[in-house]
Amino acid sequence: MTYIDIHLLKQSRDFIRSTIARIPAMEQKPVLIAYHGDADGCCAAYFFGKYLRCSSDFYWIATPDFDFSKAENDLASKNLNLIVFLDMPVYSRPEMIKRLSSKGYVYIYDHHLPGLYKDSGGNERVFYLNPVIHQNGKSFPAALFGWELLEDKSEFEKKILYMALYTESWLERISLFNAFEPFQKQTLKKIAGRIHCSFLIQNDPTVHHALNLIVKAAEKEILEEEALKDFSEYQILENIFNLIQNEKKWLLINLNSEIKRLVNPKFIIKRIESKARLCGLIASELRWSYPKLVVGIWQRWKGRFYCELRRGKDCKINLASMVNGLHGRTAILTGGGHPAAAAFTAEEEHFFEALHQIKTFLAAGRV
Ligand SMILES: [Mn+2]
Repeated sequence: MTYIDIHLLKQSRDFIRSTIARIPAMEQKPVLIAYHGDADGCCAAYFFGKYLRCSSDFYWIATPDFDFSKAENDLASKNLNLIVFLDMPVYSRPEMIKRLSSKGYVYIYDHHLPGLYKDSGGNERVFYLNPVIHQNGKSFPAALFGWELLEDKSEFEKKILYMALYTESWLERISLFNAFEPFQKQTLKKIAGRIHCSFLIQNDPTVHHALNLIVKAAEKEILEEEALKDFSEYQILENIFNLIQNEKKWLLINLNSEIKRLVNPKFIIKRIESKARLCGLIASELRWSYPKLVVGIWQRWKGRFYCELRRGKDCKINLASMVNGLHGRTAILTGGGHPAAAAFTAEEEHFFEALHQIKTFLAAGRV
């Protein structure tokens, strides 16, 4: 039994295998995997690297705003036979895909905006997958797809999948992990937290601490905390994690006391100040306290403005549609996401227009 449609898996395998078969044996590193730096993206990249069974490089797309301009320049200069994009909203960049596919083959697995499937317009060199999903509007994480793609799956890989699904709030949908001991689950969740955190404060596209850690752990097939501490990557990730947790704690204390003063709020939009990009993490945490509301947290970070929106579990507003409604109204730099979690970024002069527009949408109670 597979979670993913077996035909999608077969089509993906056929596309990837036939592309790799075309690569001349002499070529070094002809394949590149561009991934999102969160745990889902890192774990998916690890699975794809394993599936490809050929020499491949990893490329970390600078987030939070997915710097595709820089990525395109970097990738175009590498003369690649195959570029795999994992876990990122590439649907917003059809021109980039077209240009890249004029030089090589492009495979994309995205799970943002589930249901949005743009075919590759007859372009045989592009395989675009953003499958329609009917799991309460939640689309299949990239790591689950990568795991399903593997023909042989080990216990170690199942643990990697567990970590990715934990950070995507997907564990309760999958019965694969029933045999895991409670202690083992606790350890994996702890490691997952460290893998997931690093993309919140780094913006250097050459940094792969999280993915490097997974690759190194895979060589020794270990996912125990004590053993991982021997890797410098784990120590770096742990430091980042602790820094973020401490900062988050203080910000939440202040925010909660501010929010308590609101009388029957229709939505919550609040600002934070931090050197780390914590607005998404904080919005995600606050949504559990306000199940009927949309929570938006914004901050200035590295010279730009970022707003992350999350909805509580009983709120039905489609945040991705709402953010997409900004396009054409204000000059945002990036915007998009899932129905339950979306974000936008803008330069200062346009950010406040966009924020005002979001508040107008939310006050009207419709998108
Ligand atoms: Mn992701």
